[in-house]
Amino acid sequence: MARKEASADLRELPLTAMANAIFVLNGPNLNLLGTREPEVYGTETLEDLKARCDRKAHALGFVVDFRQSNNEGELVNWIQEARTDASGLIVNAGAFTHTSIAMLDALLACTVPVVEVHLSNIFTREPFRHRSYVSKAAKGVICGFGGLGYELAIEALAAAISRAKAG
Ligand code: DHK
Repeated sequence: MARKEASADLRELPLTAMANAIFVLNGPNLNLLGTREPEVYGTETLEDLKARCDRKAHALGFVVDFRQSNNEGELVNWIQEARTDASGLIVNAGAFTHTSIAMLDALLACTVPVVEVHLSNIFTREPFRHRSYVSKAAKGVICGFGGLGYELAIEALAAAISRAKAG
């Protein structure tokens, strides 16, 4: 019972947090950044990317909820969560970018603006990476700039959120 009361209290929190929360969702294998194919993905770790996002978002008056999963269903659940708990969403879906209709459907159901990010330039790589299912639901796509792309995405998203608020 005490736990129930506590969670009811906590449920109030996102209402204030949500107005300025940006979800940054990372898909499969991005937990390996830093050691994974550094010639393609660079040497920054996922923690480094999180730090970049935190810094940039804070400077613009936002907070970042930064997550990574190797599991498609978990990513779908998080996208659904963003419908109510975030004011914008950045997604690097990793390889699910090129395969996941489930993520596309979740993103299409998302009413907050979405920016798609990739560390590498997917268009200079293998042909199977040229198609993105995420792009159809995204306001824009940033790729090829490594970790800087995440900061650029936050900037773009902050501008889109402000524009939407201004009506
Ligand atoms: C990350 C991956 O894991 C790949 O599967 C994508 C993307 C590209 C990136 O560049 O961040 O094809």
